[in-house]
Amino acid sequence: METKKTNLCASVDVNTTAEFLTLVDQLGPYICLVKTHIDIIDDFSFEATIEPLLALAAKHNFMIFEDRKFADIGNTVKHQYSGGVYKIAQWSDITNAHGITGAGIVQGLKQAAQETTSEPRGLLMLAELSSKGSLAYGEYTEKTIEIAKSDKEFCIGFIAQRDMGGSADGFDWLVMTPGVGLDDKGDALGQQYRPVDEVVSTGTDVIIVGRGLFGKGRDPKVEGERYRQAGWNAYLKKTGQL
Ligand code: S5P
Repeated sequence: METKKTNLCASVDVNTTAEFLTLVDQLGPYICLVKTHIDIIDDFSFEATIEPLLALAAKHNFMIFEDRKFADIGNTVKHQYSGGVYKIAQWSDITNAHGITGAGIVQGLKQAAQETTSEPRGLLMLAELSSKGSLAYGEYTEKTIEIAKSDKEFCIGFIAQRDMGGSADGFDWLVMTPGVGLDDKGDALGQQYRPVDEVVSTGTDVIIVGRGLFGKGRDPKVEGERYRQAGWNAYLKKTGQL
């Protein structure tokens, strides 16, 4: 993030490997992280999709976050994370999980990571959501924060809309925030967008932007630089460096 002066994560939700890799290569210079929904790629294969993605990650120096939103018991998520078609634990630096099933989900995922690779792997807990009518607030959010505290090494932070505290107890969590857009207020399916300055001022470390970068015929290079600049300036402002 410091090297590239960016706190922008690109959410590249498209349906073919070709579109996906083209977008990632175009956005590469402006981002610290690519967020994937690997199961929406129609022609997925490890060789054609993941190997070139890893090459682009090395070329542009970004990390990878598979937005899998695990939500089952520890033993099941362990298999879902390491196995199946996607073998997420092999290639994704970061993934995420809901707290709904309790703290066993953290240990299940951690075991899968440890049994799969010696590379570092990190987990974000979904403490809040951007969509209209979300049930993740209040006590649910508080309990999810408690789950994150159960593993200081593996739980690196949250998907949330604001700062999740923790510093008094020695936690230094990353807060990554989706539902960020400079031009739209939302979509027809409940998504809600907040502007970059606002989310950074309420505690966001990494802004997650999808359709704002490439939807509606937008130019990913132009929007990539625009969101990079907006996110980084908001961070400099918040930390008194601007
Ligand atoms: O609360 C959330 C959590 C996530 S991870 N709201 C979200 O929108 N997301 C994801 O962020 C969602 O699955 C999608 O991949 C991305 C937002 O995409 P956009 O096109 O609306 O910016």
